Amino acid sequence: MKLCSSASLHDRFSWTSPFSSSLKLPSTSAGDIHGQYSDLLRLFESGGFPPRANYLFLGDYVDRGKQSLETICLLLAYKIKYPENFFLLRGNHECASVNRIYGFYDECKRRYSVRLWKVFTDCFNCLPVAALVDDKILCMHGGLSPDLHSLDQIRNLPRPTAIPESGLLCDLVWSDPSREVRGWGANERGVSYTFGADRVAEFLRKHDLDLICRAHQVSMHAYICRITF
Ligand SMILES: [Mn+2]
Repeated sequence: MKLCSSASLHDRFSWTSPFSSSLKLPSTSAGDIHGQYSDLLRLFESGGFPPRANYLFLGDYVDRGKQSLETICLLLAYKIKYPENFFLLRGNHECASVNRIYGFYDECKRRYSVRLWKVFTDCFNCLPVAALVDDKILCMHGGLSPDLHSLDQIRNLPRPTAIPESGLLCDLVWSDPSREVRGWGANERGVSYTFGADRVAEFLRKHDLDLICRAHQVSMHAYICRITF
């Protein structure tokens, strides 16, 4: 519990901007660990344990896998120890209404207490939702939003907060790209939208960015580069 309050304090005092100027390349990004602690350790074994390498994690640390607690505790500990080299963004599972159902609540209750789950909820409500690497790569868990017109809107998102059912914050952690869609489409998850390549190209051009880096979907090839210029 000390870990959580310490991480939340860090958030309030030194993560006040989700666009930290210290996020520089080379940086390793990874998403959707989902409680698979042994996979997290394997990632550090191949990429280097912090602070030997810079890391940016794209959310969804808990639920589904068996060791959400080990996973989130190690990540928070690294964030506290190496705040300038280690960054954690929020995924759609870092929200009480989702991780109440998909495993994290049950793991907390079975191994420790419901109170511990509530402490993590408060901590997750402080996590930033997007990061800018080298001023050129916009990173988030889900994707773009029809409500996103300026990067200042992301900077100004209030925290701590739960993830609402619609709107900018919801889309940043829930939306998905789609090959079939032009513009905006319905999302089969029943939440948020899908967005087409045209939306990505327009957004990158308007904001002078090179790339959008996101997680939220499984890739059998470790990562997919969907859109190239
Ligand atoms: Mn997700």
